[in-house]
Amino acid sequence: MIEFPDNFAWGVATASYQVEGAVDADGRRPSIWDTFSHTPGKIVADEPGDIANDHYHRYAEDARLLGSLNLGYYRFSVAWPRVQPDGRGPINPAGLDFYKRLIDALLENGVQPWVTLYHWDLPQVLEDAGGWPARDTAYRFADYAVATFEGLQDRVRHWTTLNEPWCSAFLGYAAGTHAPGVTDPAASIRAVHHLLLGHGLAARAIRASHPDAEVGITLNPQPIQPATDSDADRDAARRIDGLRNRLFLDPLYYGKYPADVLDDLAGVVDDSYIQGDDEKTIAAPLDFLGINYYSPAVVRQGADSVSDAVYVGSGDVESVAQGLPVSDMGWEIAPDSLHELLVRLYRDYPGVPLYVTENGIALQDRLGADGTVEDPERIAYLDGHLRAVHRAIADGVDLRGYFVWTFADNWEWSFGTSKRFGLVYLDYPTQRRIPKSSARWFADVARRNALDT
Ligand code: GCO
Repeated sequence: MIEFPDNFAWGVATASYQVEGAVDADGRRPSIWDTFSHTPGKIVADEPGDIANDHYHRYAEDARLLGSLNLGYYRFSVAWPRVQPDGRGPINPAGLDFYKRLIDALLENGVQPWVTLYHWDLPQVLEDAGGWPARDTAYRFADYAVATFEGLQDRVRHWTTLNEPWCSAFLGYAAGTHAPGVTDPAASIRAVHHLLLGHGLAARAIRASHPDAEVGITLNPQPIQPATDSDADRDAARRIDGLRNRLFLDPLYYGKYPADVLDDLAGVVDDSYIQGDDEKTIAAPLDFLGINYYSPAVVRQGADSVSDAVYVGSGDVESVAQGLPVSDMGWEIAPDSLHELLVRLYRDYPGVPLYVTENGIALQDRLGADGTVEDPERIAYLDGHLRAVHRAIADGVDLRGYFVWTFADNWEWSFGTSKRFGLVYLDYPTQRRIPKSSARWFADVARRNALDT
């Protein structure tokens, strides 16, 4: 048997806008994702997340199903526009009460909550006031985070401030493929800073009131390799590694933006957005770092302007496919790259426990005539990546948990419900939840805290 450390955290992850539905219930007001998903042409089949998994109403059933999977944790996010509909001012008690009900249902089923305070659903009213490119949004987030923490802290121990600020900033404000659909490179860099500033302000405020709270952040770092050993390709990899990884990790761990990246960005935006003690605030101590990993990237100097739309200021860099098997998202499958990433992170950014807070695969899962869903490819993907996690632990990485993305198939942002990442099949017409064979496999791994040799 390949055994994992005692008390290893086994869980699954979701996000509010991707699963809850009930977008008008109990005082919730629009987020940027409500606006974006109702904008024609932005989402596959123009399908908004208005219903998704109807988790808002079906949370008790979902909590029971989670408990049946032997999972220690359920990672979910709180919808800011539910809890603080105007993005500022008083908390909406009915909105907070949903999360109290959800958490109580989880605890009744032996599952601990792992709460993310922001998984991309910014209140639209704050976007109208400038969004993440505007400094004030950082302070609005800190106020919301503290109020939500105070409302739930008697039931929750693990708190993540932000999920993947890289996506919020670069997909939302540079590429425009995510809400709010802005294509303004300078705004995307200011958004990076204000997201990180909001994280630091929130972490500092939460810890000031509750020193024993476990507060962290979840990033989506990616191993970036040059296609060849040429100087041009190695510098292309440096630039992309800088924008994807070091632009976030350096300020969080060392209280300083990487100088080479700021140099790369000099032509995009001046750094006047960095004010006073901002970098010190951003470097508030971390109790853990969450890592969302799906696939690696290989890059070279090239003429592909697409990557420049996301990797602003990187110049002409293009991704190079490695001919590996791919998921239904077209993402290459490379478990060893997760091992490489974890070892690199723990070497370059030591001293903070790591958790894999998302790892999973989209497949074209089919509901069989017998009413079952067999997904051996997902089992193989998870098995391979868990072995990589285990190797990293054996190499000295302080990695304490692993969460599958995702619990049940759900609304996959611009892909709507056309992509299935779940351990549980969601039959949307009936909203039936049907555990796939991977759910049973993962439940057994969690129960044994081990893989077969
Ligand atoms: C992310 C988000 C999830 C996605 C998942 C699959 O990591 O991008 O946290 O919301 O749905 O990663 O793309």
